[in-house]
Amino acid sequence: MKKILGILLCLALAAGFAFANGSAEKTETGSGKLVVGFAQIGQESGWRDAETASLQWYASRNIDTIELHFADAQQKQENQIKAIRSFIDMGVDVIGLAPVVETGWDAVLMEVKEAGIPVIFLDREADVDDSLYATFIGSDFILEGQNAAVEMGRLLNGKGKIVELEGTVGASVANDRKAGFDDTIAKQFPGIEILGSQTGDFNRAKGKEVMESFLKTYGSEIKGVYGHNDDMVLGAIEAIKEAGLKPGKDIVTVSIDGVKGVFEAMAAGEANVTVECNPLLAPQFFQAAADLKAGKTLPRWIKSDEGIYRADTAAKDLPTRQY
Ligand code: GZL
Repeated sequence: MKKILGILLCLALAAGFAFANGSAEKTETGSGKLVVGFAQIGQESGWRDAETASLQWYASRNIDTIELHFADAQQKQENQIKAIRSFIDMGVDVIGLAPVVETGWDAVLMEVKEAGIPVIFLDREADVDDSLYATFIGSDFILEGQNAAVEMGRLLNGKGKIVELEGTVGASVANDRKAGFDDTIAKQFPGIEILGSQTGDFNRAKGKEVMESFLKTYGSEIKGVYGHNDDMVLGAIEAIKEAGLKPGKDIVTVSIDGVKGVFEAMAAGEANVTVECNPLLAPQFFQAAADLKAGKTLPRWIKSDEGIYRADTAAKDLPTRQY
């Protein structure tokens, strides 16, 4: 039975989706459905996979009213731009975009504007004129960085040397999480020194690699690691253990997202804090798309709510986590 359901779901998903590199079949114009093109970044983290699953699951459950064309850009901006152009050709009602980096979008978004198609930025922003997009649905990344800094200050009692694993170079979320964290550390915790800060591109393997090089350079001087997402810190935890040190104790960890893996690490005493960043944005996204199709004006920023989770409640929280 499960197998049949799985096949049915795959068929439903395949009915409305385009995949990588922006290739997309013609849309059923005039079907009365809300036709949405979404140019996703890729599959760089557990958080991203959860967001993709949220969008595809929601569309598959509303197949009578929503036609989702989904493109996976494999972390390449040129693939997102190609996908956006294919959505224009298809004549979709709304285009969703999670901009992999902040810059380089003006030309293609001007083409979208000339085609009269509204744009929703999801989970990351682009540095473009306000006239080129209708709304941004996502978190306050500066606040996330600030909250992470306060947690690091508490864990180290305001004193110690740390390293920082940055997200994708040029991504709005990485810029803001860095600014929020570094400024708060400088202002509120002058006894904490950031020894090194380097991009791990939001993925686990690179996070491990960068932490290995930090450990080679600074060794046991390092008392804490801040990661712009959980996946990079999960990689760093592997490196810390392979260096014979105890993650969560010799080197405390603070990261952002709230994926299941970091709750498991906290429950095992190997991680300390995660600042939640909610990826389950499909309901807000499709509601905003429907409102735009109906000609409504939206707030410029639709904020997602999130909490802060610590090791002392991780085992209890774990069963409730949805991603
Ligand atoms: C946040 C999102 C970030 C996640 C990372 O809104 O853009 O991208 O924090 C993901 O895990 O790679």
